[in-house]
Amino acid sequence: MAETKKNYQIPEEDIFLSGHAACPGCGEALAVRYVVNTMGEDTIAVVPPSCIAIISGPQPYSSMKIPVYQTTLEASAASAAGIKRALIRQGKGDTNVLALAGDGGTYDIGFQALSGAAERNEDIVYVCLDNEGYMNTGAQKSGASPHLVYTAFTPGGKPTTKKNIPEIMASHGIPYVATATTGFPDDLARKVAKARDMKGGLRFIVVLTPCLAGWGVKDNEGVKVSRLAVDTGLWPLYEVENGVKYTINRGPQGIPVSEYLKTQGRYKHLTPEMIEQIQRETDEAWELLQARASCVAEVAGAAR
Ligand SMILES: Cc1ncc(C[n+]2csc(CCOP(=O)(O)OP(=O)(O)O)c2C)c(N)n1
Ligand code: SF4
Ligand SMILES: [Mg+2]
Repeated sequence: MAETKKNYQIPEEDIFLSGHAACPGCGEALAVRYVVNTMGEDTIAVVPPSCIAIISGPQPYSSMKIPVYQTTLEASAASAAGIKRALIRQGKGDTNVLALAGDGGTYDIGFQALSGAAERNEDIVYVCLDNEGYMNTGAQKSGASPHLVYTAFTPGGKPTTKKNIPEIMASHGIPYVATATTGFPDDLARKVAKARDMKGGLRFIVVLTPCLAGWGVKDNEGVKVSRLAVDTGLWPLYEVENGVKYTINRGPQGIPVSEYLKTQGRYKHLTPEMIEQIQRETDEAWELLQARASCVAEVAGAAR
């Protein structure tokens, strides 16, 4: 298993400024800071309706020192692709175009545009800020909300499971797919820099970003919760290149999922049986990821 820490230095220049409108301790704001500071100032951000739209600021105000284009919830990938194509026609192809969308705008409402952009392999970096629900509008369920979780639309616990977006995106065969989270900032920034420097093709990173308000987490515990998501195996950190080359950066560290679940109000209703079920599903998903990582590499190698 590869290391998460590569002594990667997060650039110090602040492109994302303080004084924005996020809740104190917001995981999404923290992720945006690492992402845009790493992308650098020669970047145009594309943002759909979401907490990031509020955080990046209502025009003419902005918390970012780069241009931000606010698009519709359906169209982040299409807007980003169009901007990139226009830049190339103007001889400004070196400028990075970065879509910054929530999970609702990625797993669900913006998915058609994202899948189309991936199929065309558009030259953009797409970062999904996954807080596992439609948080900006009151913490409703999205396709990213985990199995059995409380949301405003699933008061008894969500009956269906979380969509596996890294695998869905990897199956498009795009150059780069990665998972990341705010609790491992070096790993996150390294992946953003790698995606930025690849130049060409759609690079997709999904970042687990605890929403303190929607998850029922204390203001100062977002980073701890995001680390626990990884260390309990619920959110393994990994990369997939060209749909076949898997690198697992960090998996479960022998901590039961109950340690993660008990940090959050949205899991307060769980019975011991439900917790056992989540543990079982997490173990199975981890086994499957490891099997897929070795099997896909073997088959792809044999086919060449
Ligand atoms: C087609 C469409 N449906 C619904 C809305 C209302 N809306 C605005 S922001 C938002 C929540 C977006 O959730 P997500 O993408 O997960 O971002 P988050 O707020 O969690 O950061 C919704 C439903 C909209 N703007 N457009
Ligand atoms: S609602 Fe959640 S994601 Fe939105 S600003 Fe507050 S903590 Fe951040
Ligand atoms: Mg969301």
